[in-house]
Amino acid sequence: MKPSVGFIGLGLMGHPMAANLLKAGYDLTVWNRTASRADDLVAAGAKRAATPRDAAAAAEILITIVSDSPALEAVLWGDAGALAGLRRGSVLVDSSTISPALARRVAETVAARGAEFLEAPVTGGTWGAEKGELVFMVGGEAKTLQRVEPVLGAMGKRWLLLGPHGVAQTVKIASNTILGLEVDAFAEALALVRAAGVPGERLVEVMQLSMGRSPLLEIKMPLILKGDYTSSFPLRLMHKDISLAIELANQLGVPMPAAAAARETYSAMKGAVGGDVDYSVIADFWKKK
Ligand code: NA7
Repeated sequence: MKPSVGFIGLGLMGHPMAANLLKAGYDLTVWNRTASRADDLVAAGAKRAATPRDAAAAAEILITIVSDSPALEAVLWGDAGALAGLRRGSVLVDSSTISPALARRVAETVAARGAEFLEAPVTGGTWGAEKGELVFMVGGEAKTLQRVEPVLGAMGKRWLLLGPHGVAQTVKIASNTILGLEVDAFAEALALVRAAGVPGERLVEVMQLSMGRSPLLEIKMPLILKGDYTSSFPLRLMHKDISLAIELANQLGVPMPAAAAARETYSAMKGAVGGDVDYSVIADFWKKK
């Protein structure tokens, strides 16, 4: 029999993930801060919890996916928080991208309540979430992962157990930093060729045959060339992930000068256009005012 599932956080990623669980036939209880985002799922058969605590109390497996570390603290702790309702023997899976330190703190608190914890940040974007083709980077114990594999399989196509708690978040923020730097590098070089009167398409054509090629050239660059910044990954979340990497780097004494420079550029664009557009809007940093 399928375990009951609780789901907290119905944002761009969480909503399609929850919809896929419902489609797969799970008994699903949902909670979102903005309650209206759950309406269509409730109409399709999900139960609505009044608080994160109630969502946890209804579930053998509880999934959380919220914006950032403060958002996760808000849904987990406090009287109406999920930790207060977590059942003994249940599993909490957090798919938010947060600091490794917070992931370890959650793991300790969950263990003290007689439950198990996995961190499972995702890659694949909203497209992967809708198709059920996410990739989960998992931190925690293999036996816990085994218990939730069918549930992950309803939302994703692969899961990689990377190590103990904190490791998956570390790898996630490092890999998103590479992505942020790549787009920054393409955007900066594009500004250079355009300033020299060369169409950006020429640069893309050559890059596709070079060692520096990347799937971004097929997916992001055509949109950047058109100036289409419809969000598939919001600027505010890329800014958060690079900031998490720099915070970790400071703790570990690792210099990250390239990431620090990129964060300044992302920060400037966040100030100029807000955080909800796609992070590739960084290309407009070089646009003449
Ligand atoms: P979104 O679309 O910004 O969604 C964020 C979700 O987090 C959404 O459900 C929010 O509720 C919720 N949220 C944000 N702050 C809070 C607080 N303080 N309390 C409760 N709930 C909160 O992000 P994505 O779905 O694209 O990404 C989610 C994570 O995956 C993120 O860590 C990414 O980096 C990767 P709302 O609907 O605004 O009320």
